[in-house]
Amino acid sequence: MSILDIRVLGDPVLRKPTKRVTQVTDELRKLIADMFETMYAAEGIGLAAPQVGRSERLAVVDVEGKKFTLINPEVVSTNGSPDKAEEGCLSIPDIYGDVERPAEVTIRATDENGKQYEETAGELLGRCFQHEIDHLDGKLFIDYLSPLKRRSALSKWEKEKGEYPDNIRKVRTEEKGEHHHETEM
Ligand code: K1U
Ligand code: ZN
Repeated sequence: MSILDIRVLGDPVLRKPTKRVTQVTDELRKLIADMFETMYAAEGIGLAAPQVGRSERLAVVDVEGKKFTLINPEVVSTNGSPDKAEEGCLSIPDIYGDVERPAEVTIRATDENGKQYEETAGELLGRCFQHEIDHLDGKLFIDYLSPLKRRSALSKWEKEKGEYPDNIRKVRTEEKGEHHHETEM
């Protein structure tokens, strides 16, 4: 398995709508395994294919041990009055903002074995499903902020983006507090 580079805000791949997956191949399963590894190394709860420079309609999620592979996910329905909570994004490090979203969502997707499933979720899992499906449609959480909060988030990002030459965030294994031998770096 490999840890992949994460693309950050400014990389056009984050704004490109993705292409539906037509076949669940071993190559796709390798990408899924690499995406899980990258998400864990970056201490995220989700990761979408465009965030690692790919164009497949694919995302992975692990919220409190509930693990999902989302191939060609769609929102089937939403429920409840809108709920506001703080979000972050592995592609916009250190920027956070309150986002209002439907409290509950039902999604339909295909898993890594090619089996279609539906899942209904609220709270952080439901929010994470919506955040990842947005990525697959070229949308980012900052798009939902008020003009004032968006401007302030973008001005903070302007000061930080220099840390990511070529819009690439290298995820290092120490980010999750592990110690590795020098030759492994
Ligand atoms: O897709 C991503 O960029 C991953 C993102 C997912 C996400 C976070 C928060 C709400 C919805 C979706 C992250 O994992 S950001 C880091 C994180 O673990 C986190 C941040 C804020 C609240 C909860 C978790
Ligand atoms: Zn994100």
